Amino acid sequence: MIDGKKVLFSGMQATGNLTLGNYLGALKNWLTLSDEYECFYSVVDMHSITVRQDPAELRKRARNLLTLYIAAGLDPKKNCIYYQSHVSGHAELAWILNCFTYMGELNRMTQFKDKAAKHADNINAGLFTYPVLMAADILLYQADVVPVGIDQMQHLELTRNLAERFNNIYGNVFTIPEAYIGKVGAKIMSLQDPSKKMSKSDENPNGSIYLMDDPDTILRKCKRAVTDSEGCIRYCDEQPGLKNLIDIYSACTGKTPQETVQEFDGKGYGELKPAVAEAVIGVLKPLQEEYARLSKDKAYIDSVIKENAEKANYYATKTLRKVQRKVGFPDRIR
Ligand code: ATP
Ligand code: LTN
Repeated sequence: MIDGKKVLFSGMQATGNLTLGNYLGALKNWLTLSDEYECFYSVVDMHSITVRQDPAELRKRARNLLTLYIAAGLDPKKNCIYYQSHVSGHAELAWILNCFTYMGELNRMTQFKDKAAKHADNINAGLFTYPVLMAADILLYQADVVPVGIDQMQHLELTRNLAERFNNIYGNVFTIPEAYIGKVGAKIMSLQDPSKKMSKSDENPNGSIYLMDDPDTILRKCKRAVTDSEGCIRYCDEQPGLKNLIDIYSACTGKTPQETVQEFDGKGYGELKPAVAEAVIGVLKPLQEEYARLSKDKAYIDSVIKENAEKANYYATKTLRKVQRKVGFPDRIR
């Protein structure tokens, strides 16, 4: 609890360009939760280097992502928007938690298996212990709730297990966090292969709608989206491409999938696809405009970075000192 409010933590990696999946699965929920909770939204740049990055590019992307958080509507006076690498407590707590995590637990993580297969030439220890750093992110702020897409559930389960394990040994140190998964948009699939999630690291750019795509590109990608030959609009697992389009439309318009099916009853994919594009453009256009405006205001963004890093450090240090004391590290002499 901070000032009588429950705590929320979430983060995104500064790798690749954000997709509509990131927005609908994560960012959009952040906005709706931000009044109710004391929120920490991190640009998790330390996670990004688990795969090889170009340094200048990473720095640029990290700043763009931080700017995008604000452009999406998160007020940095109310929400702590900061770079993970500016708070050394993340790495320090991750080390301690590493010593409470079993190899077997990490071996089971599907994201590790996927990324290891994708980057077979660089299966580093950081990639393996990535979920422990994520647990440290969350536990450092004593978060009650963590809004993420479904793909992160396994990491969140591990975080809860680590927190419980630690608490069982040392008493009530960590808050046990809950995942928050939105009702619609929790898993947006690739427009080109609806069996895969829409991902910013997908090599095929037609599978993803990027948050910075212009209206023509969005329309083209929606029209080209892989569907089926059934032709009728239903919401079912047998028509995964169509189901995905209905999910996107519903998430962008605030309707339920059932309402969307009713709206398009008797119509064909030829009508649905441009309508999806229009709904997406309606969501992304204001975001893009605000992003363009904020990007030019260097002094403002710099001030956000500085002030929020101080705030994050304050809360992180509080938890870290407590944990260090529990495991038996000597007190600091002042
Ligand atoms: P990468 O492809 O580089 O692994 P990613 O697109 O999966 O990246 P992350 O930075 O790992 O993006 O995720 C940021 C947030 O977006 C997480 O909360 C994740 O659950 C959510 N998310 C990512 N992809 C989707 C998707 N297709 N649908 C819904 N939510 C998603
Ligand atoms: N692992 C997440 C990003 C992430 C995160 C976090 C999300 C890192 N630390 C803490 C929520 C809370 C991902 O790959 N999407």
